[in-house]
Amino acid sequence: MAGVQKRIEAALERCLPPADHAPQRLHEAMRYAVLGGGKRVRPLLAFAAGALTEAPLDRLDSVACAVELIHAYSLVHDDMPCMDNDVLRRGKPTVHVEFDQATAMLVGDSLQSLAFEVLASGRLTDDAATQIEMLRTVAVSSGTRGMAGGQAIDLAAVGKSLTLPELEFMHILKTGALIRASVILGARCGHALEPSQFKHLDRYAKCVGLAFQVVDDILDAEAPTATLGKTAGKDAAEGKPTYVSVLGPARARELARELRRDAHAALESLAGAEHLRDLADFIVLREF
Ligand code: GRG
Repeated sequence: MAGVQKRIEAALERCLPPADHAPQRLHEAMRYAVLGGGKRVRPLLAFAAGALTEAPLDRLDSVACAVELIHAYSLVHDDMPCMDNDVLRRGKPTVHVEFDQATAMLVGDSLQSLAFEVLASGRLTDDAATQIEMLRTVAVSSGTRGMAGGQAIDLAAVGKSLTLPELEFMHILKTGALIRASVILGARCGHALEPSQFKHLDRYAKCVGLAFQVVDDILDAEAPTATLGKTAGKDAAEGKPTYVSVLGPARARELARELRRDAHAALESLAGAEHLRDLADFIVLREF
């Protein structure tokens, strides 16, 4: 993981505009938002899925950068006063605190555009139609049928109670869709999978996407701010429905373990899935 993380860091560094190019302040803030922090889970998943299909590393660099740029944009906007109103992210002041709100808005907008620029700038697969489909996957997973839609449901749910299916629907969109896209895109950079293999991979992606959120809810309730690098305990303080509030901590932990088992089971018939298996472990056993 450390080797891939180093590679991703270098690829992100290359694709971001230099801080001394105009508009300097915006470019500086984009680099602040993206570089030197974060677990890089989505890029790691893209690389691990790419190993299944012997995907060329330079293609995986592009896909990994694109999903991380979309993720970084979502964090910048999510932290703004009009949404989650947070001052700490990845152990540093949030972008609107370090810079200002208008800059934070433009950082998010520009990171999202840059993600699509990266995806459209080089060959990601041998087949042009598949490349268009990959761009579409990222667009759908980050739009109203994905991350932004999930965020809208999340904002509307503050102070209300949700049923388990409603909570699951929200998180499949808000967090799960981009995680699923990261896995699918990584695999698409290499040779084609058989439809049944693709189905298993997609099942894995759905399980880890949901597991990621269940664990995120547990950590928000149980881990300290210093470990998380973001303000802990916010979900309960703001009356947000979470897996911990809906299921209780013990059942939420059990659900994370079940999803890890399901993710492992989905990989059983896939050769070369060791890294994906390890990442399911990392996602569920992580402490930050
Ligand atoms: C603003 C359109 C828009 C969407 C925001 C993803 C999101 C939607 C908000 C982030 C808030 C949040 C805490 C969501 C829960 C899961 C999550 C995405 C956690 C942060 O992701 P990590 O743990 O962060 O991968 P790092 O910093 O490691 O990259």
